[in-house]
Amino acid sequence: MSFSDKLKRFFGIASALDDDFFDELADTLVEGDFGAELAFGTVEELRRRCRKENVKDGAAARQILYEMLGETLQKARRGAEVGCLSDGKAGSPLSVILLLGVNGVGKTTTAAKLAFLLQKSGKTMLAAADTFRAAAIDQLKIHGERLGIRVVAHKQGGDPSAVVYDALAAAVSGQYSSLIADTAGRMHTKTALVEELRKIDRAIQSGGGRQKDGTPPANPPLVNRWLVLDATTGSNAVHQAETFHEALNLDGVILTKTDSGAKGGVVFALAANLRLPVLYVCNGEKYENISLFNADDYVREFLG
Ligand SMILES: Nc1nc2c(ncn2[C@@H]2O[C@H](COP(=O)(O)OP(=O)(O)OP(=O)(O)O)[C@@H](O)[C@H]2O)c(=O)[nH]1
Ligand SMILES: [Mg+2]
Repeated sequence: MSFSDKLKRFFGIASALDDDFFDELADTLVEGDFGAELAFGTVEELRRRCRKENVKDGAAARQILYEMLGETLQKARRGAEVGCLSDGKAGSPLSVILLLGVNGVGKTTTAAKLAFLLQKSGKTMLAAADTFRAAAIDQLKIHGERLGIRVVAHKQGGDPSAVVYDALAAAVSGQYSSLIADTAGRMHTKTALVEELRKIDRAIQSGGGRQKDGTPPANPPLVNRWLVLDATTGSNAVHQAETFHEALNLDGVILTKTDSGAKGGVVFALAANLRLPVLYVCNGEKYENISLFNADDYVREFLG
């Protein structure tokens, strides 16, 4: 039985909204990757609202929880639906997407999926800024060949910020509308990784697609720092997000592997604890297995 089936059944068989009901709901939400604090806080608030509105049955309680979870996700919204993506029209600024995340979460695959998606609305380029392993560069190049998308890469062991700097200059002068940079998920130490990612970030800020003669671009690029999270890692994903958010001030999250039995509560924990919106969801290994996150649909599916 999937997690949302379990929730559906739970609300369906509730005979009375007593202490047992609320205790069991809290345990279920903890199990669903909400994290203890958010699970208990949510259930307390639900209990309060049910009492206030004189709600007596599971179906009505479920409806209130549905509204509350929608409000939780609303807290993480930052105006634009998908961060700072350029509309791809002539004269609009370049969107730079830095894909961050620990090893194995799906950064490189997601870079390819995003390129596949964004090339529909403008010229897209990939930057192989994971120079830690030769295989990482090759992996991105293979995707680039399959998709017919240019990949800017240097040699293994090179400076990833130099890769991004060069890619930016090429993207600005070639009037690309988006540049997607894959980054390393592992380094000798965590501190080294964070320093490397900050350096890439600074290269974008200071270089900003400057030309060889030093001329700055007419339109500075829009920078998106997106964290890739494996949905199956559960509440540990929130811990990863905290670390990266502290280091780089993230703009949003891409959740991968939602096809692999994830319970899904982590989306609410990210919104409630870090005000971080999920922007895209990936549910498979194919290029088309990526979609824009839809808060309303998500809550509906989560509650079963
Ligand atoms: N089922 C499923 N598998 C995925 C998804 N996204 C990525 N994967 C798989 O996860 C594995 C790791 O993906 P990568 O893209 O190489 O991950 P990465 O973050 O770049 O890994 P490193 O470069 O080692 O840090 C691969 O086998 C992908 O095919 C997804 O949405 N669903
Ligand atoms: Mg990779």
